[in-house]
Amino acid sequence: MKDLFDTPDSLDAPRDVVARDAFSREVMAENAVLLRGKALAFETDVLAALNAIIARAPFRRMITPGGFIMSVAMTNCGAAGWITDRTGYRYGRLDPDSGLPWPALPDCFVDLAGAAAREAGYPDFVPDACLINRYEPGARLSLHQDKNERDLSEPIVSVSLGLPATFQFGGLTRTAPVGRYVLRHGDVAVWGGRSRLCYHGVTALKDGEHEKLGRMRLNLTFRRAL
Ligand code: MD3
Ligand code: FE
Repeated sequence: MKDLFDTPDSLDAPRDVVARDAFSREVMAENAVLLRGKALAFETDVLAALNAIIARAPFRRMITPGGFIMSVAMTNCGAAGWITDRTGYRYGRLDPDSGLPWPALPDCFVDLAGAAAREAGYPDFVPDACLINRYEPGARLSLHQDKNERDLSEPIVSVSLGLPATFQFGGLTRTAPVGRYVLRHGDVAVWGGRSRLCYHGVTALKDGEHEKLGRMRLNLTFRRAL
């Protein structure tokens, strides 16, 4: 955690090199809260649970309705999983690769998502789906909205693990100006209310080595899908 002791060169130094708290709460936009380091207390259990999930439902690069292979590899756990293929985007109860139900949500996932949602003002959030995204160097997610969930008044909780990524957060139209946030290992964000339908994306992952995860970033998004 070297950067905790860095001092800014100037008052307007980039946010990334200014001394910052490993644990803090930032408001990115109306109803969008970033809880730095919130997942660290769950790290050991979450990483073990992830290994068990990907043994049963391995990462795969899905195809978009437009025929492109996504650079981000995905899998899911929970009662429903998000999938895309040539016929569209949707939630499904079965893993299309195995024909089996997705692995159950581990207790530590439910606990982490619930604790973060509660801290952000959503005490009743109970996720039924967790999409797990794997970014390798160069992988990116272009600006999009999440609107395949049945009840868009339910928030989304996202957990970042591994290499840092630049997250883009825009407005309700694709062309609205975007803000940028570096999301690091252990950061948790909660999106609800007015931010729920905002366009967002992730720029191409820069190469690097994370001490626990190696050359990758994982993002877990907890949703109420059904
Ligand atoms: C803002 N994942 O899986 S997480 C996605 O880092 C997705 O893998 C990104 O966008 C990732 O759909 C971003 C942050 C996030 C997730 C869902 C949101 C931000 C959101 C839904 C609405 C608004
Ligand atoms: Fe999204």
